[in-house]
Amino acid sequence: MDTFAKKYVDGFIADLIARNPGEAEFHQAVQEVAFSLVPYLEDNPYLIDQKILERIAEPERIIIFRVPWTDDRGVIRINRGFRVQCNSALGPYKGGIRFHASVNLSIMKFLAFEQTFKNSLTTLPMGGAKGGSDFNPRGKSDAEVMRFCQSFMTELSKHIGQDTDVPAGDIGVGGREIGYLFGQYKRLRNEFTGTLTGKGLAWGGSLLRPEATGYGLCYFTESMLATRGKSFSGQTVLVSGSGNVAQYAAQKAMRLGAKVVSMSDSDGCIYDPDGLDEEKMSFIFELKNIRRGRIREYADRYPGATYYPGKRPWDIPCDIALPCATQNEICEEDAGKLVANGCYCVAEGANMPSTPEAAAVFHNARILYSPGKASNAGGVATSGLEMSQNSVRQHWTAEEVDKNLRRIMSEIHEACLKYGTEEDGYVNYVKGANIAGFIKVAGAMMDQGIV
Ligand code: NDP
Ligand code: 2IT
Repeated sequence: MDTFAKKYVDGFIADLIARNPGEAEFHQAVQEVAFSLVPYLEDNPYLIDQKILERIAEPERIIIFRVPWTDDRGVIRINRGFRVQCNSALGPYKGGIRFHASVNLSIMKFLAFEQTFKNSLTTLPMGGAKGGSDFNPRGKSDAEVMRFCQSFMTELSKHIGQDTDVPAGDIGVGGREIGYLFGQYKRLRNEFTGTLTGKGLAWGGSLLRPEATGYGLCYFTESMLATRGKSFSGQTVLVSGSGNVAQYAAQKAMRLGAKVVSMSDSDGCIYDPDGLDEEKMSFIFELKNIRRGRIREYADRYPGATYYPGKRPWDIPCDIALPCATQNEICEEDAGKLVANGCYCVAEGANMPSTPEAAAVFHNARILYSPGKASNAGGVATSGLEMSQNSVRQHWTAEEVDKNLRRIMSEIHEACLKYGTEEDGYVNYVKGANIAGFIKVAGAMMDQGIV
């Protein structure tokens, strides 16, 4: 029989779907959190009366704006810009900016919602936000990317600030884009502040911010593996994606003794049965970050590897899978193949890469499975450390940043164990992360009244 909290969540989700029609990714993200909160709401019914879930699921502010720019041929182009400022109970809004053709309001809202819980888990004072545009950076010249970034920031600058909202990178937004965005912000405001993170080292960036999401993912995975007496050493690892998160996840997993046999992009995946090494990693960094090439070129360079056009890596046998590309990149069938082939740990580097059906397969198989909001929080956590360094106008050493990153990832893992361990001892990391993240946000909202 359904409890009153389960009935409440069913009603809440029905209202959410009716109120936000057509926003499939947003519904998916909210549903996952809301259903895992049922036992907590059962014990704390006042949160239902206080409409905390309804309040968190209604972003505090959404800004949608026109981004006009001119391409290299002089043709005028129009894109759509977004910033979803979801929740500021714990601190200034914080979260990345995504430039990808698929960006729409649903994707922005799901990411801002997830970010609110993720930022809470970091224990740092950051609210949740996300932004971006349907601008497709693929094939654009540096000059076109710069003009686009300048136009995007001309509007965004009215809504952000070091104590208001601090954007950073995400898909399609890396060091180059943050540079152009920062330059335009500084020019418009005539102030040099830490309003963006992921900045260059010479102008306020933090050591290890580029590495932080991938490294943090591996630190978190190490903690998960340790609960089963395992480590990366000797394990076969699948990585998807070949961007920022994927590159540093692959590098760290390899350095911790794993054999990393795959990477991918939106066109296909490569399988290298010999595994990555330092030389191959250098090739990937140069290929992706300097030449901005495609992962298929890896198989041209290393004949022992095979390129599979149009495929994702999930049917390759592995021990550990680190999805680091995008949302819903592991479907139920993929998850079934992973488990059938012996995969016993899936740690998400991307945001929401597993569909709900895939997540159910992992839970039913009782494998180690962590949601992105816990295991990829190292990126935003190190953004938080960049904000601290900017505030005191100091640079920390790489050792100091790494020590803090390791501590934060370990604390997030502890929080997942505390709130996610079930009666039979199985750790449900999704439940643990959602409850732990929610408690802090809900408490702060209660303290601050109905605002
Ligand atoms: P990048 O743009 O650096 O890399 C993205 C990678 O994923 C590319 O290889 C890209 O291939 C691939 N990809 C993107 N969209 C798709 C798609 N629809 N289907 C298949 N492959 C796709 O982004 P990041 O590495 O920064 O981000 C990857 C994931 O990690 C995202 O989910 C992001 O939200 C998340 N994340 C990022 C953080 C960060 O600090 N950067 C922090 C926490 C999470 P292609 O080149 O073909 O587009
Ligand atoms: O999804 C994420 O956590 C990010 N893209 C990083 C956000 C940030 O502010 O560093």
